[in-house]
Amino acid sequence: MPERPALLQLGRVSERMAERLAAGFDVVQLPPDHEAFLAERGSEFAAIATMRGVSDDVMAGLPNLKVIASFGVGYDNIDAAAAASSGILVAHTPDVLNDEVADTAIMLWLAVSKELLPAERWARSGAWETKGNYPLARTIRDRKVGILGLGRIGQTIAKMTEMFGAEVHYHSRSRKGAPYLHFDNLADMARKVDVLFVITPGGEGTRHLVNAEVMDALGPEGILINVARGSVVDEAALVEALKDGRLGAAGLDVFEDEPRIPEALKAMENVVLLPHIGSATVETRQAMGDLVCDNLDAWLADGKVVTPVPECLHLNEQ
Ligand code: NAP
Ligand code: 8YV
Repeated sequence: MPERPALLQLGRVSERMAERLAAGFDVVQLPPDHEAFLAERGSEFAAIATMRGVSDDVMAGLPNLKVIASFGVGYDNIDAAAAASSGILVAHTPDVLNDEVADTAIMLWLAVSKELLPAERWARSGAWETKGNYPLARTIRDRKVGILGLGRIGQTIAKMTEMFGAEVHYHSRSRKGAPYLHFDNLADMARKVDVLFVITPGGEGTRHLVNAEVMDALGPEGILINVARGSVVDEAALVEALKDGRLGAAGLDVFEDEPRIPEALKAMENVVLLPHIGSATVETRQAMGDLVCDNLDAWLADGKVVTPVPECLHLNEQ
């Protein structure tokens, strides 16, 4: 391997990341029209730093690729199983964003339940003066909370809800060593809880786990908070459930076809919509960028990364 391997950069990185990447690699930005570029230069690259996943055609155009360092904990936009079977190590950025994403989930719950945005509009528009007090909202105290996906972020959300007196339930394929009630069946859990937090990975394995049956089980007073991936919730079914009043309200940071959001959702008063900002603070994005660079520096040093995705664990142990 050359002393300074060539690294392909996908997406825009911070200045801090750019400096660190340039210290160890010859960095080249993937051009928008990449087909001809990959045909000509694809064999040069041993490493990728990506802010937006890696498409199958890009991976196929890099025959000497050895490592992918991805910005973000979710990696549904990288075929990690295919990468692993070609001996390519994939690294992501777990843990450093747990608190930030959990904060966002709690913020959505508070905003939905206490009707923050309509109440703010009431104050701002002068309706308080002309119409009187804003109608009463619902408390977030002593609620039954359901967590779909009790992983790193799910556990952080669960702990935060305990501060509000929540009784926590969860659904995941395996039981966790957590002091909460596990449900084998998601709809059964949805029937029991006041609010459902969705925080699984995206991809085919979790596609439309939250379907019409689950929304009906949550019910007319129920609240759905999705900070996972848009694909986990059947968005068309969500629109119908909210329209019909079969589901009470929703707080959404992620959507099926980002950055597009269905007009029907935008028009609803009982939803809070965010543009996928779960981890989006200066501090947390810096920590994620640092971990991308730590992974690449570790790979340069001894061919291993700090935080491999589960599909690549065995490659990191050799
Ligand atoms: P994690 O630690 O791997 O936790 C994922 C959890 O989901 C695990 O408890 C897992 O348990 C469960 N799960 C997986 N597949 C499931 C299925 N089919 N049915 C039920 N449960 C399932 O991941 P994390 O670090 O908490 O991150 C979770 C996800 O959050 C990321 O993958 C990403 O998509 C999303 N995220 C979003 C933002 C944002 O900005 N909105 C930011 C960061 C992360 P079992 O394996 O036992 O089922
Ligand atoms: C980021 C995320 O928005 O970590 C994830 O899985 O969804 C977010 O933290 C994204 O990865 C960066 O664009």
